[in-house]
Amino acid sequence: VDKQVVIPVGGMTCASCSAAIERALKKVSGVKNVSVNLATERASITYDPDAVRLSEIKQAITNAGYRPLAIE
Ligand code: 9UX
Repeated sequence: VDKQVVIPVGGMTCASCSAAIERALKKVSGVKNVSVNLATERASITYDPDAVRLSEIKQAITNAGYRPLAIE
């Protein structure tokens, strides 16, 4: 069963930032769908928890140069 999570992301300034995060996360195996909202500074992610851990998703955001923040 897929899970959905909304992760606040810091460090996004322009639309290319949000596009870069979407691109990076879509490359992660187990991530099914990604939508990053620049205005609200949140990434909505659907993923298969049997294939990828949330910590790996957050690491991919960090590796792309942005800051995943605590989930509310
Ligand atoms: Mo826009 Mo974001 O010029 O890292 S791509 S600020």
